[in-house]
Amino acid sequence: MRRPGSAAGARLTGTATTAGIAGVAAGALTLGVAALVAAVVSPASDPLVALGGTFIDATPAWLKNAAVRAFGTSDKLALTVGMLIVVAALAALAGVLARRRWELGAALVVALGVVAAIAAATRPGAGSLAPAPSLLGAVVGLLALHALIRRLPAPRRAPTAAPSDVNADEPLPRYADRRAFLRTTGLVALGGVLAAVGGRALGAGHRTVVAARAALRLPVAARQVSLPAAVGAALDGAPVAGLDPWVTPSTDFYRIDTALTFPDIDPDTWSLRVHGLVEHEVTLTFAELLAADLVESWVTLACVSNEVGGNLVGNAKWLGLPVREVLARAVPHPDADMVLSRSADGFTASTPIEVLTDSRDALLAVGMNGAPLPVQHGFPVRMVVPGLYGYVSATKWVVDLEVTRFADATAYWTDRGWSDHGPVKTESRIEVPRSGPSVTAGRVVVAGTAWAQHRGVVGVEVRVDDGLWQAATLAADGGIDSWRQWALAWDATPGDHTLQCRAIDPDGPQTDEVADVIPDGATGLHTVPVHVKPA
Ligand SMILES: Nc1nc2c(c(=O)[nH]1)N[C@H]1C(S)=C(S)[C@@H](COP(=O)(O)O)O[C@H]1N2
Ligand SMILES: [Mo]
Repeated sequence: MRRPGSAAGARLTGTATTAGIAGVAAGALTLGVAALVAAVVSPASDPLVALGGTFIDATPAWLKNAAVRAFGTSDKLALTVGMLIVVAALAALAGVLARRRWELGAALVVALGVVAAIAAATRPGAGSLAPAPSLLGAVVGLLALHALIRRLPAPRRAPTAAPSDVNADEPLPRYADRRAFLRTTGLVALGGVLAAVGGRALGAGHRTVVAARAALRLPVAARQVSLPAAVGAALDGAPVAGLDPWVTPSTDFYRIDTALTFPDIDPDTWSLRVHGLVEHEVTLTFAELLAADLVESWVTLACVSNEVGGNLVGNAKWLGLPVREVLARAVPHPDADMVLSRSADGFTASTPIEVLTDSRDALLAVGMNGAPLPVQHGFPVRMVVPGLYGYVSATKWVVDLEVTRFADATAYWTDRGWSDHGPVKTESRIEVPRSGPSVTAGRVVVAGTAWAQHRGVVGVEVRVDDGLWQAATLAADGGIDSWRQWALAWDATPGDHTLQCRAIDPDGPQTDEVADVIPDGATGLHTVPVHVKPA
């Protein structure tokens, strides 16, 4: 390739700014082409997805936690925006370098392409074509950068420029016109956007899964549950308004995972392999799973990253096959104490085997709130285990159960500083009044939700300004595995007050000791300041 930029060898065309713009446009085309190729190869082979996934996996617990704290469940959007900013800066740098010395800019593009290709090739479940999107993208990006750098417009020069600056005899490059340059650059960038959009539309794997989910008719459960009567908090017969619903709609259910794109799993090809310390290795297909005796269960799922008063917790009706039935077919060895569940995208969770073999509804779930699992919640099959935080139990897109020992294997989050056992801690939160807006003196309803999965909430107490704990009225019990609403009428006096609540499980009240979410879940009393106006 002829060296662009130093067209005549003697002087640089363009400016650092136009070269940077050229770099960004070439970068957009690179990513667009890569996205288009990834749509054919696999969503996880997209360079941004692969680099983001590698970054997420390499993120230490404190940083992951800071991200969840700062961005909540928008942490992935934040990561994507952050990555785009970094990539745009690097692309601009490639443009600036290429203008000075083509080899430098080209080397940067090649290096980025290779790094992304390695990231894609080393993602869990990566096929042999995984590096293709990054490498093809980089090749097209190089060609675009080369073409654009050659067409950099001559900088506008002040008429008084020293004659030595401008070689008046030297012909301007063919497209050395600002407008033509911007037009070409815009077209290149637009090409990138169109390629990316095309890639999305082409995401055939995903379409197949969405269609398979829509076509799926779940069997009727052998053991059904219905909405328990009076699960909503009420005082003197009047339902309390403003509480989070007892059943969390699937569309509002919190989502926490390490996946930048969801694994696209066609139920027809899904299977679960049960192996390790077992008498018989078992493979279960989706059809076999649906044909088994499925049960329904109300289970409140909580994330270990949920802060006191937070909303990384939700309650749903799950439909699935008890894990113990699959384990019984495999016959675990007596010295096994853990089951390592693995998802199609490489996430793992270590669950104590006794929790999966006792009488609780630890499920290989296929249904959520009466419908097939939403893709983002693990379609076609996920684990749901009452009483344990999601990171040690609730593997979505599950494909593999390895019967093993805590001494012999570790899991995704336990490798990153989180506790290897994660029973859910008894917690409660105040949902009305919401902190912030003031209330009027007189009768004020204080209400919220409490959970102590697989132990059960037997009481909730509320106190005002560190006063005496007062018993709240509990709503009906949906079973010990799901949360419980509560309410209390407070005779509010004008001024600033502090409300606190505590749940009581069979072992006593929840602790008031303040603990961080790391390593095994936050504790402390949810505290809500309220301003009471005179009536
Ligand atoms: N495959 C996979 N499964 C996963 C995770 C994950 O990152 N990948 N995160 C776990 C965590 S930390 C939680 S809290 C629950 C959340 O499930 P939800 O997103 O359906 O609410 O999923 C668990 N299962
Ligand atoms: Mo979690």
